[in-house]
Amino acid sequence: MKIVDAKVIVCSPGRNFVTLKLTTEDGIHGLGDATLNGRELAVVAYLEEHVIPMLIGRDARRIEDTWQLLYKGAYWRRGPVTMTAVSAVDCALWDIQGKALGVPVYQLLGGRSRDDVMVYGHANGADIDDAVRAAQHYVSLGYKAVRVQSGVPGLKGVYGVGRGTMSYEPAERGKAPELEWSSERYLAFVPELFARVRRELGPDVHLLHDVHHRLTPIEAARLGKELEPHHLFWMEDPTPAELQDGFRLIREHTTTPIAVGEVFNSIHDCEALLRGQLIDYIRTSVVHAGGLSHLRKIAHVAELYHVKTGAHGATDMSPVCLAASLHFDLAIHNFGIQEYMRHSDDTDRVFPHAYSFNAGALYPGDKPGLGVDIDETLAAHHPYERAYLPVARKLDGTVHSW
Ligand code: KDG
Ligand code: MG
Repeated sequence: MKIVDAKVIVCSPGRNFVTLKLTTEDGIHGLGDATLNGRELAVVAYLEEHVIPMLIGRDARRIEDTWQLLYKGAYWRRGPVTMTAVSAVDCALWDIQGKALGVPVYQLLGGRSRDDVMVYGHANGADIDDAVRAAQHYVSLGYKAVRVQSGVPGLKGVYGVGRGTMSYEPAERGKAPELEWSSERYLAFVPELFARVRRELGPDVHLLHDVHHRLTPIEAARLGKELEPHHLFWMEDPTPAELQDGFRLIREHTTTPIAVGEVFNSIHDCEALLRGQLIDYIRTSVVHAGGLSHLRKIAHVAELYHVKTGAHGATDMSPVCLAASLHFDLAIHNFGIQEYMRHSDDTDRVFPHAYSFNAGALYPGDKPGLGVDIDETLAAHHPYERAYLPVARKLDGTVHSW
């Protein structure tokens, strides 16, 4: 089953997506998401200039061998651009394999471990009242888990505050927006936010919060401790993960569960955190951490340390990635939760898919392969537009982690 054609499709149905499409001599095609938000064209060049020439003529069934060839064969290992390209190829090959055998990908991964995949939605508000209303809306839609972010009094624009109630899209076309940051104001505000949200929503809803890499370890330890009475499902990215020992400091001070990993791209980014039992949820994604083949290895190692998965699933992961995540989530034993930010209608039209939402959970569907396609004619009506993620500055103008 030789690969005879490979192309990269770049489109922007509301936001930018990069998709790899591989076709075999039997006419089967497979898709892989290759979107790296804000740096999309670097992956396009990597795929077109360096990866695709190596794929033509290869046997599409040799998924692991192709992964190792692209990873070890480049000599230069890891990094977001390389690993996003490797992920796209890997995902497309699993899609092809499923279609060739006539089974959904989750059957290839070991079959179902559960009935469906619990997801969390994003409740964003300009202030506490707004955030509470948004969270209540998600609960009314059947969500069992809600991530809550709110504007902080006195700060112009912070991470997580959306435009509209059901979607949040941080990347902006043209120029990177600049947002304000003060750890002091944030730390004073968030415990008040969650006291109110827990009171209004009751004890049963899972509550999550994303710190988005903005605190020092000791600040994050304080936040985790002050959030303990409100029983969060997790506190995400409490501190930048380059300094992994920082997580030990947080851990020593709080029982609030910790999630990390959306910017990781290999098992080597996770290994020390898992082995040290410093985290509770690993959030690596199919698109940025080496595809289904590599994610499987991460999940298996995590399982040894009682760490569950909680894959990144923001809107910058295309429906191709979301579909792949759902097959994975359904199959692995140590699944925790899946992030689910609904895509725009334009995006859903460009990527027709078999997955569906019901009562706070997603199901990948039973179509052979991943169960997602791309309408190339429609995609061509939405040309790429350069966009940047925001940057944050402290009140004195210093650049901070956004
Ligand atoms: O591209 C960056 C986004 O994916 C990220 O900011 C979203 O932190 C995020 C999340 O948890 O969804
Ligand atoms: Mg996050």
